[in-house]
Amino acid sequence: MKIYNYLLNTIRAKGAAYLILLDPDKLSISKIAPFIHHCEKAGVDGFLIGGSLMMSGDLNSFIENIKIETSLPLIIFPGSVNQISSFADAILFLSVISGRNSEHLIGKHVTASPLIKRANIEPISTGYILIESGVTTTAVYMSGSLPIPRNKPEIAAATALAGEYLGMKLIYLEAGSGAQDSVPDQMVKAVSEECSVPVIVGGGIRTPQVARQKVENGADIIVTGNFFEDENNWDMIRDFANAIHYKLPVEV
Ligand code: 1GP
Repeated sequence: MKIYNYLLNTIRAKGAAYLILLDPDKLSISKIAPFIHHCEKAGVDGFLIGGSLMMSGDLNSFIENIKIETSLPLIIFPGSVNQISSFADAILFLSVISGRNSEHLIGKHVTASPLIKRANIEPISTGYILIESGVTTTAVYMSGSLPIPRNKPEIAAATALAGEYLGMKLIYLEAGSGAQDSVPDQMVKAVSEECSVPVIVGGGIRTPQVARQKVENGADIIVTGNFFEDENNWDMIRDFANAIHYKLPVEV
């Protein structure tokens, strides 16, 4: 519960938490150290690590290299059961509760559980809800399931509540990495009003203003990924952190 409690405490203290997604296929080894230091200085609260495919990256050495650079939590955001590493601190134990594909509701979990136990990392049970976002995202395609239509906040809210009643500790509203449209504010609001567990919002968030809007509508954790694959954007990490940490004085 160490990492989960860290997230709860961060949300309590800062208003919301900010996690950056690191994809081993997209962040080269030479850029790990400068990027991680940038993030630390800018006030990022931790890292999600994973990718839908992992075409080239070696997850173990990727995480090991990050761990050398930071003491912030490293949380695996698995795209498949191969993405388990004892160098991480925790893993989002995802169930795609927006879908009806049993493999992603319980099947993969049976295979992954003994591996997670052996890796001795903290599993954080997470209800993963895919939201329609203008294009077919990798997450939707790979999960073989339908996303929730973006104009149906009530379906998302009921789905999230079911996840909470099943014992999930986090709800993740996912528009998909690189999504054209982020999760609609109205949907974030409906879900966060219905649930009492923290709500993560990710996918297609490309400006601090949009991140702030999600937080104002009830998001507890914001995730960005793609936007910082372009080094020219690194100076904006602090702007995102400031927008998300609404309870803290703005840092420059
Ligand atoms: C996490 O998928 C995100 O849920 C990251 O999305 O790459 O679009 O920021 P972006």
